[in-house]
Amino acid sequence: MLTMDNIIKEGHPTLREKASEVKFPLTDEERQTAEAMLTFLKNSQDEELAEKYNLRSGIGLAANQINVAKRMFALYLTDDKGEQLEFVAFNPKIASHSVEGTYLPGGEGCLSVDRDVQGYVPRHARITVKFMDMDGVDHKMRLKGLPAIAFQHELDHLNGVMFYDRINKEDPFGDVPDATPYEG
Ligand code: UDB
Ligand code: ZN
Repeated sequence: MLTMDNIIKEGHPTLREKASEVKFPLTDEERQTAEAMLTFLKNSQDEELAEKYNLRSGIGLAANQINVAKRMFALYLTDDKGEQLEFVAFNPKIASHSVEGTYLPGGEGCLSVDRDVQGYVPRHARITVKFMDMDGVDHKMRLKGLPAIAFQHELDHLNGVMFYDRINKEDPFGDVPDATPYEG
């Protein structure tokens, strides 16, 4: 079972690496890693388990955060319509995106960052994404709101990008052009 001890923290070089494409079919180890990542997110959102194992309540986790430099991440969250979204995405891509941007008004955090970093993190408001699931089946879907923001945050990890790289250093809470804040 994955806990916070398995999550590497900023300063670890793997977080700055570009992760490699995953080849199909998956190895048993890759499959187990993917399942463990999704289970971590579920456990972290379970009040009892989160307290018992000291887990931060996570909605997304990229493989390089557990020191596996492969292009896969898990998402587990509720969308604007109250629908549960859960998947592990392999070799994920943004096929297209809106001109309109968005950002979390409170800024972003990260399971790999144990400090507050203040400022708006500009994201695309809507994205059309492509990825493969564990069985190598292609998926294409449109995301907006928190799922879109989370997908972009996790995809950044696979490219060695941290959320604070995108904050305007001169003016962290300055106007973000063409963007409307995401209000959950
Ligand atoms: C998170 N959760 O899981 F706007 F209901 C963050 C942490 C770091 C604060 C635990 C989070 O932002 N939850 C959240 C946000 C909302 C509404 C809501 C719950 N991550 C995952 C991560 O670090 N993955 O690498 C960071 C988030 C920043 C933007 C989306 C993912
Ligand atoms: Zn993160």
